[in-house]
Amino acid sequence: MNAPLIYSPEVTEARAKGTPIVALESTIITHGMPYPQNVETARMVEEDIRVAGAVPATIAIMDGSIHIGLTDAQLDTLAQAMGVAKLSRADLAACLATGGIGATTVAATMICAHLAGIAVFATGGIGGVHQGAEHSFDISADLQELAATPVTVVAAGAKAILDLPKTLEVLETLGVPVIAVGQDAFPAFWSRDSGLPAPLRLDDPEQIARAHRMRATLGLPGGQLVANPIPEDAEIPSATLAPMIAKAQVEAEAQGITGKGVTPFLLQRLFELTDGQSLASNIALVRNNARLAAAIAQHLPD
Ligand code: PSU
Ligand code: MN
Repeated sequence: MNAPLIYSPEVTEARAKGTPIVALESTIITHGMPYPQNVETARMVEEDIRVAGAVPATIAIMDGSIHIGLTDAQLDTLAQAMGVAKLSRADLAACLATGGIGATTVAATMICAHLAGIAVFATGGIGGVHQGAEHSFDISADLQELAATPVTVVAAGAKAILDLPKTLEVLETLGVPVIAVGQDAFPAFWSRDSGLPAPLRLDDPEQIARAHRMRATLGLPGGQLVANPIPEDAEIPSATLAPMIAKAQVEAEAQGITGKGVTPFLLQRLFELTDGQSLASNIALVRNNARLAAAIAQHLPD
């Protein structure tokens, strides 16, 4: 049985011509941003990739198929649909088997991108080790996916709602290269500097692509996390955010939010607590990541 992949017309053409392709996730659309900014952002990010000379492939599950690239109408449907499932590695097959509608997280998008032969993927932030994970065991499946699936993921680091030191420790244990771009520090999503050094630094997109290929040559499974700091003018200082994050976390605990609900709840509360500033920053950093991913994709595959 072949994987049920459906390529959009634009992606089909890119595959035929050998144009570089950049994968995009859909959970950021359905669970990461409110409508209509979610669909507006998705369109802008796709356009950023085209302007940079690559073709965007937003990935989502609909009607029992993995869609690699969405038409305008499909993107609209997804952005407005109610009750879209948030799909990670564990949920992908069941959603396909039942014909439901689902958005792919970083982990699920990596799996689908790899099935489609796409090596580079741009997003906002990856999931990681949540604060209090020593009690909740809440560690995103994104981390294990980076260790298993050969896709280079461009993100603005990990969100400050996570325990960043523990997230970096787990990535190190799993053998995932964490590569900062343009600076030595590991970026923290809305802020450029987490205060933690990144394990690796590569400033040249071609070298990042070469490192990706070299892992395959060496027989090493898994991908790379490219940590691209948010543009300076869009940054929110971590001192401003820290008390808001703490407040949102207390609320999440008080309301009994667990599992898949945690990240969407915290993002929505930060949107409210920052009067929308967290969303403006989120949009700026995703676009910045899309441009870098397109530059890396120019050099992949060989
Ligand atoms: N980054 C964002 N918005 C999001 C996410 C990341 O700016 O909505 C999503 C991604 O899809 C990521 C997921 O894979 O959150 C992580 O969820 P969890 O912590 O439940 O694994
Ligand atoms: Mn989780």
